[in-house]
Amino acid sequence: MSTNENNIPQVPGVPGVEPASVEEPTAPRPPLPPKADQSGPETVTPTGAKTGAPKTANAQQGEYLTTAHGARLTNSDQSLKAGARGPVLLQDHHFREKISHFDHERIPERVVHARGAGAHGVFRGYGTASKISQAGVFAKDKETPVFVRFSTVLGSRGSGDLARDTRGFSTKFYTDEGNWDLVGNNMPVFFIQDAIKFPDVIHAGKPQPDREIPQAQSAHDTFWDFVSLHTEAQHHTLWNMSDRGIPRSFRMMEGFGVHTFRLIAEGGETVLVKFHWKPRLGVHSVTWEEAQLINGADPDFHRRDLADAIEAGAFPQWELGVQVFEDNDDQTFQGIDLLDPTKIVPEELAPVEPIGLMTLDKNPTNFFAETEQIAFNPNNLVPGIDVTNDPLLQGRLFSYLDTQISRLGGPNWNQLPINRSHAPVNDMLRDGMHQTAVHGGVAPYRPNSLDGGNPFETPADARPFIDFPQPVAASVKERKRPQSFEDHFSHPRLFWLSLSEVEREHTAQAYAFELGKCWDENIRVRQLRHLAAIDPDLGRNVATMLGLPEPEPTEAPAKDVEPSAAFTQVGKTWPTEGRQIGIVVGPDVDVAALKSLIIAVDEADMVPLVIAPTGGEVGGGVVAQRTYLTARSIEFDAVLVASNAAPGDDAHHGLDAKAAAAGPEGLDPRVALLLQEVWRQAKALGAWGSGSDVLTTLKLDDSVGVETGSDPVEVFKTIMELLSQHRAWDRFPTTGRLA
Ligand code: HDD
Repeated sequence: MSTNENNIPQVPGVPGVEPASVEEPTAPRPPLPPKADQSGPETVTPTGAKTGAPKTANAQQGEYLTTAHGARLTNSDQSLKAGARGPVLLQDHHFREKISHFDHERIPERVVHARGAGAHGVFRGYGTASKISQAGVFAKDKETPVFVRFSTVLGSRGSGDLARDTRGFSTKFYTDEGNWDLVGNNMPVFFIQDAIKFPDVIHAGKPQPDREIPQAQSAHDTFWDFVSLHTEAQHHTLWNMSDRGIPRSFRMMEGFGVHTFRLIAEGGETVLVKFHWKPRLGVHSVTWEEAQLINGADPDFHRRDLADAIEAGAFPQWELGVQVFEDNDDQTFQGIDLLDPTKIVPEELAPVEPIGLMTLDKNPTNFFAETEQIAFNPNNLVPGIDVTNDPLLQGRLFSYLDTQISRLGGPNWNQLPINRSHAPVNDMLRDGMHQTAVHGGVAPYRPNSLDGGNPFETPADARPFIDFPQPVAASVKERKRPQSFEDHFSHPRLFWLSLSEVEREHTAQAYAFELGKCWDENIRVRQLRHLAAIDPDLGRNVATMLGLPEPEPTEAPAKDVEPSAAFTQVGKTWPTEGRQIGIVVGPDVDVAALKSLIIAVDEADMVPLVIAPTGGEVGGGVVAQRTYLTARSIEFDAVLVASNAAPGDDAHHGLDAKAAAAGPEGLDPRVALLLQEVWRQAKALGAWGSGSDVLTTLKLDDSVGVETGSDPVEVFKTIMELLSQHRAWDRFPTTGRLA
């Protein structure tokens, strides 16, 4: 048997995989040579794809088990006792060290955005922003390492990924000029206009304090009590209730900086900008039924999807873009107050100009060390990027720094490897809990004459960070909301009008679901009146679903608005790489045809997943990745039903000759359920040869987005076209009342 460069025996045909042994090893293997990134040999993904990506390292590289201070240990399985059946001795230092460390393994979860997943990557500037910002990160072809963490907002660390919720989209750019953190969401607006209300909205959305339920859900009284009492929250809530609240994948979400930021050019000129992340794969969502199935069948759906895609080499990408506005005296654009985080600027009025490309290409090696310990902070700015007076952003500048001190146990969280700046740090900060730096010298103060005067203040020509000297209008100190923040209905209406009919139906159903879970009728009626203010049809339809009378609108939107084409997910086409194609096969499958389909799916950079009655080999070396028992519709973007071995021969009819002949009840019920769910979710369905009989038996064949034929590769080509639109949208039933 051959060995690789680390002297590890190789299994023929599967590079980097060690031969399986049922025996427990009795002698240590020579330790792997330490690598900078602690990575090991190549591996394969759970979906069977070869990765080319390094395998996660062994938990420990060394030969022998030791204590935390390095003494070798001989036994970590039995505690030290006074006789084999006697009491455990306090003297057992190894027992106490091991258990005590374990007792403290958890740190407090984030107060919001506790559930998340992250990845490393790189950002490459296009150079197009260099004329408006001096930040080196935007320079042409400049590559900057990044770490991104995606999250839900309300749920705990262990909650399901498919909560109906906003998603966090935080990016740490490790630039040469210090870390820049862009801490955004997948929605461009926020619930509140002033940060002082953040504890209120979060207390309302989190589980209710008496029973601590519901987990990771906004469908409860306190959330809707808050929302219905705050008209400013209507816009963000509408986004949450739209399909944007249940994304198909982190890879298929937009990201928004939400606030307006100020960019400063080399010569000191300034512009105002809003940041947008545009996913290369487009913006796509699951349906509410799928979301609920996913939370039961695979609560790690988004986390798994991100890790699998990166491991398989299907690196997710986003283009960073900016909407650019003149930095005028009152920071408004065409009557829109740019400091109000509940407002959007339609792309038709201010196009999003691309300034760089982000590619996520490496999974974390250790979730805790990286994804959990990463600490984002909107204060992390670099020369050329500055904040504005948005009162929500201003409050965030306090909150993030503060929260890390309790979450990460002291003021030195910036020294954790994942948080460290890649630029030199001379911060003069000293001591504190978990100090890992060993600072030399005697003069941690400045000016000093004992340590050569270092460090010095940065002169203007050495690119210091300068807080933009914005004039502050002479004013009175007051707790007051500006008049321009008062219009709370025009912009939700703009978003509503921009949605397609089917998206409006989904949104109305989401409101009906959520309000249907509220027991207080005053809350429902109050919220319905706001919906009527956004759009009378929306208010009326949700009221009908709840069995309540047509609501009177709270107030009319302040002004007429035009819809924006950027907000709908329907009617566009997108790349399909990384999509998962389920192929249902029977015990008697036509293996040659199956193989040709697998190759075609693979060549289209999608993931073929064979679903067979049992695990193991299906035939001709093809192995089942899922069984009728383990497959659920939610993990497939499209499903094809394979033909049996002798198409056309009556003895081979459908997946199983006898069963299909007996009608739908004769089909394996799990296959029937799978196909019916795929159909109901308006996903592409296909079949070839005798596989088509299965769709006929289930009465699914005569419908949009269902393709049958004799050649699997031809059928797949049509499926690919359908997939580029994400769903067969016309298959969703609509009432016509929200058209
Ligand atoms: Fe926040 C975390 C996004 C308003 C206070 N926030 C957090 C995360 C994201 C956002 C993505 C997760 C970061 C991570 O992955 O570690 N937050 C936003 C956006 C907001 C916003 C887009 C408005 C536009 N946040 C906001 C306000 C406050 C906070 C107004 C407080 C006044 N947010 C926090 C926090 C968190 C946080 C409590 C929890 C964990 C953390 O900061 O690091 O400080």
